[in-house]
Amino acid sequence: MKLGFGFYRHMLTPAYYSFARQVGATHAVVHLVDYFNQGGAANSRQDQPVGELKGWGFAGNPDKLWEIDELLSIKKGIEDAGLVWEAIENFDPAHWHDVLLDGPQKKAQLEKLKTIIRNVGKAGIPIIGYNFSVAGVAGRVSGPFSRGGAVSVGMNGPVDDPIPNGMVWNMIYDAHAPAGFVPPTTPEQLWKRFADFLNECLPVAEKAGVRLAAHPDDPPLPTVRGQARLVYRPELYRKLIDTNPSPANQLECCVGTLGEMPEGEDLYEAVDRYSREGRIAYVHLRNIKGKVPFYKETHIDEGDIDVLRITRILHRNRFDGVIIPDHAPQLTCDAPWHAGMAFAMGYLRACHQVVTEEF
Ligand SMILES: [Mn+2]
Repeated sequence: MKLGFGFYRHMLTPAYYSFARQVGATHAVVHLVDYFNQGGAANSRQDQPVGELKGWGFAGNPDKLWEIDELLSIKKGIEDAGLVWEAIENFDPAHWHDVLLDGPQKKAQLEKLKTIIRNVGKAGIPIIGYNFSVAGVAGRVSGPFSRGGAVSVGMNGPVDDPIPNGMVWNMIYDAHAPAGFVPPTTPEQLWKRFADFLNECLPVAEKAGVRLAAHPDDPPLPTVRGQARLVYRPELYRKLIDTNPSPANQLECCVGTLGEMPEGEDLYEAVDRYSREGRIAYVHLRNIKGKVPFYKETHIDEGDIDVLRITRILHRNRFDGVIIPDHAPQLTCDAPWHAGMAFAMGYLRACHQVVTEEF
Protein backbone atom coordinates (compact mmCIF):
# COMPACT_ATOMS: atom_id res chain seq x y z
CA MET A 1 0.00 0.00 0.00
CA LYS A 2 1.00 3.59 -0.56
CA LEU A 3 0.20 6.76 1.37
CA GLY A 4 -0.95 10.02 -0.16
CA PHE A 5 -2.98 13.17 0.28
CA GLY A 6 -6.06 14.46 -1.46
CA PHE A 7 -5.45 18.02 -2.65
CA TYR A 8 -8.24 20.49 -3.35
CA ARG A 9 -7.85 22.59 -6.48
CA HIS A 10 -6.33 25.57 -4.64
CA MET A 11 -3.78 23.26 -3.01
CA LEU A 12 -2.06 22.33 -6.28
CA THR A 13 1.05 24.32 -5.35
CA PRO A 14 4.70 23.50 -4.60
CA ALA A 15 4.18 24.41 -0.93
CA TYR A 16 1.42 21.84 -0.43
CA TYR A 17 3.44 19.22 -2.32
CA SER A 18 6.49 19.88 -0.12
CA PHE A 19 4.35 19.55 3.00
CA ALA A 20 3.08 16.20 1.73
CA ARG A 21 6.58 14.90 1.03
CA GLN A 22 7.85 16.13 4.38
CA VAL A 23 5.28 14.14 6.36
CA GLY A 24 5.94 11.01 4.33
CA ALA A 25 3.31 10.94 1.57
CA THR A 26 4.40 9.60 -1.80
CA HIS A 27 1.21 9.97 -3.86
CA ALA A 28 -1.35 12.62 -4.80
CA VAL A 29 -5.10 12.45 -5.36
CA VAL A 30 -6.23 15.64 -7.08
CA HIS A 31 -9.58 17.43 -7.03
CA LEU A 32 -9.87 19.38 -10.28
CA VAL A 33 -13.33 20.69 -9.36
CA ASP A 34 -13.09 23.87 -7.28
CA TYR A 35 -15.84 23.24 -4.75
CA PHE A 36 -15.32 26.68 -3.19
CA ASN A 37 -15.77 28.60 -6.45
CA GLN A 38 -17.67 31.84 -5.57
CA GLY A 39 -19.07 30.01 -2.57
CA GLY A 40 -20.30 31.58 0.67
CA ALA A 41 -18.12 32.56 3.59
CA ALA A 42 -19.43 29.54 5.52
CA ASN A 43 -17.02 27.35 3.56
CA SER A 44 -13.39 28.13 4.31
CA ARG A 45 -10.81 26.91 1.84
CA GLN A 46 -8.81 25.73 4.83
CA ASP A 47 -11.32 22.96 5.55
CA GLN A 48 -13.50 20.50 3.65
CA PRO A 49 -16.64 22.18 2.32
CA VAL A 50 -19.61 21.43 4.55
CA GLY A 51 -22.33 22.84 2.38
CA GLU A 52 -25.23 24.88 3.52
CA LEU A 53 -28.47 24.13 1.73
CA LYS A 54 -27.58 26.64 -0.98
CA GLY A 55 -24.60 24.56 -2.07
CA TRP A 56 -20.82 24.80 -1.87
CA GLY A 57 -20.13 26.98 -4.87
CA PHE A 58 -20.43 27.20 -8.64
CA ALA A 59 -19.59 24.36 -11.00
CA GLY A 60 -16.86 24.95 -13.58
CA ASN A 61 -17.02 25.92 -17.24
CA PRO A 62 -19.19 23.36 -19.11
CA ASP A 63 -17.24 23.89 -22.33
CA LYS A 64 -13.78 23.60 -20.84
CA LEU A 65 -12.97 19.91 -20.46
CA TRP A 66 -9.86 18.73 -18.70
CA GLU A 67 -7.39 19.07 -21.57
CA ILE A 68 -4.21 17.06 -21.88
CA ASP A 69 -1.99 20.18 -21.70
CA GLU A 70 -3.56 21.25 -18.41
CA LEU A 71 -3.25 17.74 -16.98
CA LEU A 72 0.39 17.42 -18.03
CA SER A 73 1.26 20.79 -16.55
CA ILE A 74 -0.26 19.81 -13.17
CA LYS A 75 1.45 16.44 -13.42
CA LYS A 76 4.83 18.09 -13.92
CA GLY A 77 4.37 20.13 -10.74
CA ILE A 78 3.48 17.02 -8.78
CA GLU A 79 6.38 15.00 -10.15
CA ASP A 80 8.89 17.83 -9.76
CA ALA A 81 8.02 17.70 -6.05
CA GLY A 82 8.77 13.97 -5.96
CA LEU A 83 5.15 12.77 -5.78
CA VAL A 84 3.16 10.45 -8.06
CA TRP A 85 -0.26 11.49 -9.39
CA GLU A 86 -2.45 8.48 -8.61
CA ALA A 87 -6.01 9.71 -9.14
CA ILE A 88 -8.38 12.53 -9.98
CA GLU A 89 -11.26 12.78 -7.53
CA ASN A 90 -14.72 13.73 -8.80
CA PHE A 91 -16.19 14.85 -12.08
CA ASP A 92 -17.34 18.46 -12.38
CA PRO A 93 -21.15 18.89 -12.13
CA ALA A 94 -20.77 21.28 -15.08
CA HIS A 95 -19.76 18.32 -17.23
CA TRP A 96 -22.28 15.72 -16.08
CA HIS A 97 -25.30 17.32 -14.33
CA ASP A 98 -27.70 15.84 -16.86
CA VAL A 99 -26.10 12.40 -16.52
CA LEU A 100 -26.99 12.57 -12.83
CA LEU A 101 -30.40 14.18 -13.44
CA ASP A 102 -31.33 12.37 -16.67
CA GLY A 103 -31.69 15.77 -18.31
CA PRO A 104 -31.77 16.85 -21.97
CA GLN A 105 -27.97 17.15 -22.27
CA LYS A 106 -27.33 13.61 -21.02
CA LYS A 107 -26.12 12.21 -24.34
CA ALA A 108 -23.80 15.12 -25.06
CA GLN A 109 -22.45 15.06 -21.51
CA LEU A 110 -21.70 11.32 -21.67
CA GLU A 111 -19.53 12.18 -24.69
CA LYS A 112 -17.81 14.89 -22.61
CA LEU A 113 -17.07 12.35 -19.89
CA LYS A 114 -15.61 9.99 -22.47
CA THR A 115 -13.34 12.75 -23.80
CA ILE A 116 -12.21 13.52 -20.26
CA ILE A 117 -11.52 9.82 -19.56
CA ARG A 118 -9.45 9.56 -22.75
CA ASN A 119 -7.49 12.71 -21.84
CA VAL A 120 -6.82 11.43 -18.34
CA GLY A 121 -5.57 8.13 -19.79
CA LYS A 122 -3.27 9.92 -22.24
CA ALA A 123 -1.86 11.97 -19.36
CA GLY A 124 -0.98 8.71 -17.59
CA ILE A 125 -3.29 9.13 -14.60
CA PRO A 126 -4.71 5.68 -13.78
CA ILE A 127 -7.83 6.44 -11.72
CA ILE A 128 -10.84 8.77 -11.71
CA GLY A 129 -12.84 8.73 -8.49
CA TYR A 130 -16.46 9.84 -8.59
CA ASN A 131 -19.66 9.95 -6.56
CA PHE A 132 -22.82 9.20 -8.54
CA SER A 133 -25.23 11.22 -6.44
CA VAL A 134 -27.92 13.84 -6.97
CA ALA A 135 -27.72 15.40 -3.51
CA GLY A 136 -23.99 14.77 -3.07
CA VAL A 137 -22.15 15.29 0.20
CA ALA A 138 -25.01 17.33 1.71
CA GLY A 139 -26.60 17.83 5.07
CA ARG A 140 -23.53 17.94 7.28
CA VAL A 141 -22.60 20.50 9.92
CA SER A 142 -19.28 21.41 11.50
CA GLY A 143 -18.54 22.00 15.16
CA PRO A 144 -16.10 21.27 17.99
CA PHE A 145 -16.92 17.55 17.82
CA SER A 146 -13.47 15.98 18.07
CA ARG A 147 -11.02 15.58 20.94
CA GLY A 148 -10.16 18.80 22.75
CA GLY A 149 -12.81 20.69 20.81
CA ALA A 150 -11.10 20.28 17.44
CA VAL A 151 -13.56 21.35 14.74
CA SER A 152 -14.81 18.48 12.62
CA VAL A 153 -17.84 17.53 10.57
CA GLY A 154 -20.90 15.45 11.32
CA MET A 155 -24.67 15.23 11.20
CA ASN A 156 -27.33 16.44 13.61
CA GLY A 157 -30.23 14.58 12.05
CA PRO A 158 -31.64 13.88 8.59
CA VAL A 159 -31.81 16.64 5.98
CA ASP A 160 -34.61 16.39 3.47
CA ASP A 161 -35.07 19.98 2.27
CA PRO A 162 -35.53 19.81 -1.51
CA ILE A 163 -32.75 20.83 -3.93
CA PRO A 164 -33.38 24.06 -5.86
CA ASN A 165 -33.34 23.85 -9.66
CA GLY A 166 -29.93 24.51 -11.19
CA MET A 167 -28.09 22.67 -8.43
CA VAL A 168 -26.80 19.11 -8.30
CA TRP A 169 -24.21 17.37 -6.13
CA ASN A 170 -24.13 20.46 -3.92
CA MET A 171 -22.96 22.79 -6.67
CA ILE A 172 -24.76 25.35 -8.81
CA TYR A 173 -24.48 24.63 -12.52
CA ASP A 174 -27.22 27.04 -13.68
CA ALA A 175 -27.65 30.27 -11.71
CA HIS A 176 -30.58 31.26 -13.94
CA ALA A 177 -32.64 28.10 -13.59
CA PRO A 178 -36.39 28.69 -13.15
CA ALA A 179 -37.68 28.75 -9.59
CA GLY A 180 -38.66 25.39 -8.15
CA PHE A 181 -37.04 22.21 -6.99
CA VAL A 182 -35.42 19.09 -8.42
CA PRO A 183 -38.09 16.37 -8.36
CA PRO A 184 -37.37 13.41 -6.08
CA THR A 185 -35.42 10.55 -7.67
CA THR A 186 -36.46 6.96 -6.90
CA PRO A 187 -33.86 4.21 -6.32
CA GLU A 188 -34.94 2.53 -9.59
CA GLN A 189 -34.42 5.75 -11.56
CA LEU A 190 -31.05 6.35 -9.95
CA TRP A 191 -29.73 2.82 -10.60
CA LYS A 192 -30.89 3.05 -14.22
CA ARG A 193 -29.05 6.36 -14.69
CA PHE A 194 -26.00 4.84 -13.03
CA ALA A 195 -26.07 1.76 -15.28
CA ASP A 196 -26.30 4.03 -18.34
CA PHE A 197 -23.24 5.94 -17.12
CA LEU A 198 -21.20 2.77 -16.47
CA ASN A 199 -22.22 1.03 -19.68
CA GLU A 200 -21.25 4.08 -21.76
CA CYS A 201 -18.05 5.04 -19.97
CA LEU A 202 -16.44 1.78 -18.83
CA PRO A 203 -15.50 0.51 -22.33
CA VAL A 204 -13.79 3.85 -22.97
CA ALA A 205 -12.08 3.73 -19.58
CA GLU A 206 -10.78 0.19 -20.19
CA LYS A 207 -9.28 1.25 -23.51
CA ALA A 208 -7.79 4.39 -21.96
CA GLY A 209 -6.20 2.47 -19.08
CA VAL A 210 -8.30 4.36 -16.53
CA ARG A 211 -10.27 2.83 -13.66
CA LEU A 212 -13.47 4.52 -12.49
CA ALA A 213 -13.69 4.38 -8.71
CA ALA A 214 -17.02 4.92 -6.94
CA HIS A 215 -17.25 6.69 -3.59
CA PRO A 216 -20.17 5.53 -1.41
CA ASP A 217 -22.83 8.09 -0.48
CA ASP A 218 -21.65 10.43 2.26
CA PRO A 219 -23.67 10.74 4.42
CA PRO A 220 -24.96 7.20 3.82
CA LEU A 221 -28.72 7.52 4.20
CA PRO A 222 -31.36 5.98 1.89
CA THR A 223 -32.41 9.52 0.94
CA VAL A 224 -30.89 12.97 1.37
CA ARG A 225 -32.83 16.07 0.30
CA GLY A 226 -35.55 13.79 -1.06
CA GLN A 227 -33.14 12.07 -3.45
CA ALA A 228 -32.43 8.34 -3.41
CA ARG A 229 -28.81 7.30 -2.82
CA LEU A 230 -26.81 4.50 -4.41
CA VAL A 231 -24.49 3.05 -1.75
CA TYR A 232 -25.70 3.55 1.84
CA ARG A 233 -25.00 0.02 3.10
CA PRO A 234 -21.68 -1.82 2.55
CA GLU A 235 -23.31 -4.60 0.50
CA LEU A 236 -24.66 -2.08 -2.03
CA TYR A 237 -21.10 -1.89 -3.30
CA ARG A 238 -21.78 -5.48 -4.48
CA LYS A 239 -24.78 -4.30 -6.50
CA LEU A 240 -22.62 -1.50 -7.90
CA ILE A 241 -19.96 -3.97 -9.09
CA ASP A 242 -22.58 -6.37 -10.45
CA THR A 243 -24.09 -3.55 -12.50
CA ASN A 244 -21.11 -3.89 -14.86
CA PRO A 245 -18.36 -6.47 -14.25
CA SER A 246 -15.68 -4.56 -16.20
CA PRO A 247 -12.30 -4.62 -14.43
CA ALA A 248 -12.37 -0.82 -14.72
CA ASN A 249 -15.46 -0.72 -12.47
CA GLN A 250 -13.76 -0.04 -9.14
CA LEU A 251 -14.32 1.37 -5.69
CA GLU A 252 -13.08 4.51 -4.02
CA CYS A 253 -13.39 2.79 -0.67
CA CYS A 254 -14.28 5.41 1.94
CA VAL A 255 -13.83 3.60 5.25
CA GLY A 256 -15.25 6.53 7.22
CA THR A 257 -18.45 6.53 5.20
CA LEU A 258 -18.77 2.73 5.46
CA GLY A 259 -18.33 3.12 9.22
CA GLU A 260 -21.15 5.69 9.38
CA MET A 261 -23.59 3.11 7.98
CA PRO A 262 -26.04 1.99 10.69
CA GLU A 263 -26.81 -1.43 9.27
CA GLY A 264 -25.65 -4.02 6.78
CA GLU A 265 -22.48 -6.00 6.22
CA ASP A 266 -19.67 -5.75 8.78
CA LEU A 267 -17.18 -3.03 7.87
CA TYR A 268 -14.07 -5.23 8.22
CA GLU A 269 -15.61 -8.08 6.22
CA ALA A 270 -16.57 -5.64 3.47
CA VAL A 271 -13.06 -4.15 3.24
CA ASP A 272 -11.60 -7.69 3.34
CA ARG A 273 -13.85 -8.98 0.56
CA TYR A 274 -13.55 -6.03 -1.83
CA SER A 275 -9.77 -5.77 -1.40
CA ARG A 276 -9.34 -9.53 -1.91
CA GLU A 277 -11.32 -9.22 -5.12
CA GLY A 278 -9.02 -6.44 -6.33
CA ARG A 279 -11.94 -4.02 -6.62
CA ILE A 280 -10.50 -1.20 -4.53
CA ALA A 281 -8.75 1.48 -6.57
CA TYR A 282 -7.90 3.65 -3.57
CA VAL A 283 -8.91 4.20 0.03
CA HIS A 284 -10.19 7.11 2.12
CA LEU A 285 -9.21 6.28 5.69
CA ARG A 286 -10.61 8.43 8.49
CA ASN A 287 -12.41 7.82 11.77
CA ILE A 288 -15.90 8.61 13.13
CA LYS A 289 -18.08 8.19 16.20
CA GLY A 290 -21.71 7.17 15.85
CA LYS A 291 -23.87 6.36 12.85
CA VAL A 292 -25.96 8.43 10.45
CA PRO A 293 -27.84 10.64 10.95
CA PHE A 294 -25.95 11.52 14.15
CA TYR A 295 -22.30 10.59 13.52
CA LYS A 296 -19.30 12.90 14.02
CA GLU A 297 -15.86 12.79 12.37
CA THR A 298 -13.03 12.30 14.87
CA HIS A 299 -9.27 12.18 15.03
CA ILE A 300 -8.00 9.09 13.25
CA ASP A 301 -6.89 7.40 16.51
CA GLU A 302 -10.01 7.81 18.64
CA GLY A 303 -13.23 6.87 16.81
CA ASP A 304 -15.31 3.71 16.40
CA ILE A 305 -13.17 2.33 13.57
CA ASP A 306 -10.08 0.21 14.26
CA VAL A 307 -7.83 1.88 11.68
CA LEU A 308 -4.90 -0.45 12.42
CA ARG A 309 -7.16 -3.44 11.75
CA ILE A 310 -8.27 -1.94 8.41
CA THR A 311 -4.62 -1.34 7.48
CA ARG A 312 -3.79 -4.93 8.44
CA ILE A 313 -6.59 -6.32 6.25
CA LEU A 314 -5.47 -4.24 3.26
CA HIS A 315 -1.84 -5.23 3.71
CA ARG A 316 -2.68 -8.93 4.10
CA ASN A 317 -4.70 -8.79 0.87
CA ARG A 318 -1.72 -7.18 -0.91
CA PHE A 319 -3.63 -3.99 -1.63
CA ASP A 320 -1.18 -1.90 -3.65
CA GLY A 321 -3.22 1.28 -4.09
CA VAL A 322 -3.11 4.58 -2.27
CA ILE A 323 -4.58 5.38 1.13
CA ILE A 324 -5.36 9.04 1.88
CA PRO A 325 -6.57 10.50 5.21
CA ASP A 326 -9.75 11.84 3.51
CA HIS A 327 -10.71 14.46 6.15
CA ALA A 328 -9.10 15.42 9.45
CA PRO A 329 -10.34 17.58 12.33
CA GLN A 330 -8.99 21.14 12.32
CA LEU A 331 -6.35 21.66 14.99
CA THR A 332 -6.25 24.97 16.85
CA CYS A 333 -3.19 26.73 15.43
CA ASP A 334 -2.15 28.92 12.52
CA ALA A 335 -2.35 26.01 10.06
CA PRO A 336 -5.39 23.92 11.07
CA TRP A 337 -5.54 21.86 7.86
CA HIS A 338 -1.83 21.07 7.82
CA ALA A 339 -1.70 20.17 11.50
CA GLY A 340 -4.73 17.88 11.29
CA MET A 341 -3.44 16.17 8.17
CA ALA A 342 0.10 15.79 9.53
CA PHE A 343 -1.30 14.07 12.62
CA ALA A 344 -3.41 11.71 10.46
CA MET A 345 -0.49 10.93 8.16
CA GLY A 346 1.82 10.20 11.09
CA TYR A 347 -0.73 7.76 12.48
CA LEU A 348 -1.18 6.06 9.10
CA ARG A 349 2.57 5.74 8.68
CA ALA A 350 2.81 4.11 12.09
CA CYS A 351 0.02 1.66 11.15
CA HIS A 352 1.84 0.93 7.92
CA GLN A 353 5.10 0.21 9.76
CA VAL A 354 3.35 -2.09 12.23
CA VAL A 355 1.62 -4.22 9.59
CA THR A 356 4.74 -4.35 7.41
CA GLU A 357 6.77 -5.73 10.30
CA GLU A 358 4.03 -8.22 11.23
CA PHE A 359 3.98 -9.99 7.88
MN1 LIG B 1 -14.51 9.85 1.60
